[in-house]
Amino acid sequence: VRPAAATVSSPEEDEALMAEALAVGRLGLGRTWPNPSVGALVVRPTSGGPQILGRAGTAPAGRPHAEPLALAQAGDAARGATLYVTLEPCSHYGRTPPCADAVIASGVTRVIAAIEDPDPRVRGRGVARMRAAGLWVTVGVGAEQALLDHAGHISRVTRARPHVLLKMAVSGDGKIGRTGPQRVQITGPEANERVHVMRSVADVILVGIGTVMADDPLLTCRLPGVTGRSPVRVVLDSDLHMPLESRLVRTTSEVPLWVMCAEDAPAGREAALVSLGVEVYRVPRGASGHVDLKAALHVLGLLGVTRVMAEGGSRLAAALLDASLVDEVAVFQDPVMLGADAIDALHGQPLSRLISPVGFESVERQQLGPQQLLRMLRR
Ligand code: AOF
Ligand code: ZN
Repeated sequence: VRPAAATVSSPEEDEALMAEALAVGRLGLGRTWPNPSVGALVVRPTSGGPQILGRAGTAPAGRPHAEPLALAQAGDAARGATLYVTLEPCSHYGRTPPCADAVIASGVTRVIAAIEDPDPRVRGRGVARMRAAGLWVTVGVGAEQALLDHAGHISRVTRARPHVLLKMAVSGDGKIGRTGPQRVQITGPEANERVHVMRSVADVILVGIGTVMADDPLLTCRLPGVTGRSPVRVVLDSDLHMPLESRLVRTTSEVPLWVMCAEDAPAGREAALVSLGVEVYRVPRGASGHVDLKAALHVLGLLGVTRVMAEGGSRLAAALLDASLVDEVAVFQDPVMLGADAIDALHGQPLSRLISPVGFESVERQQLGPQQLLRMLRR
């Protein structure tokens, strides 16, 4: 069913409206896992320009999905309208009935989806269902951005592990701090704010136990005026050395804390952590003797995690890079020199592995106060 030509949007309008739907979807990043954060707009193209009748993103925790929310806003006005959606509407009976059916029932006559949903339960069937019902369906508008925005979901359903962003703050000579009590703060206020924005769109923050021992970090998202956006904090701690009095353990009632340990880690330590509100997951050891990173990420995927932000330390960073488990790198570099006896960013490996990793392309280079942010994506 093709709407009358006068009411059909132009390709430029389609791009602009999809960009808006993508922006709506991005607002939910970090909050909708295990589901992708989808954006949906119900639009009536009029001679005076597009009229937006409904606008919604996937709800926190992943349900309801975006489309039924946007369609409900439009109500009967959805008849004959166009749906812009950043991911193919689902076709499966999960905890909610298929969105494709809701779209068909709404009377929408045209659907523009950014990308197909790679979830094996969907994979083109949502589009097929809507086409079979006579809707005019286009896939691919805004696809490039949608692939970035949905990278976590795509990774989880196609590779059985989350998307991994490795974030590090390094000195001019490639150090991340000094050993001993005096903590070195590499990033200033502007860079810190960006770090907290990155945290706000992650599902979990991952660190190694060495970082907990050295810094006693809180790992929450702290942005002025923004609450309830802290990702789950995850610590890789093969032998359960996690101090019971650490700030992480003391704040489990505010933000969840998961500890991933080896299968043979002491049961008594596990019981003590669990009694303090920590969730403990056991993972096989890898060749290094520590928890196997690939297995740990697989477990996170099974737990529904789509987006991991790894924040160090040096051993975790080097091991993630060694195992080719990094999809995106964000390095904040300050010109300060910390000297030869400071801690290497990559545990003795050359800094070039972090600031110009092979197989990655630079997607952002920005000065944030005295620090330079380099962001790279795996090609
Ligand atoms: C949509 N719109 O807003 C989202 C979708 O467990 P369920 O029933 O919630 O289904 C989860 C799957 O639905 C998820 O893996 C992904 O394929 C899709 N997510 N689909 O139509 C949405 N978030
Ligand atoms: Zn759905």
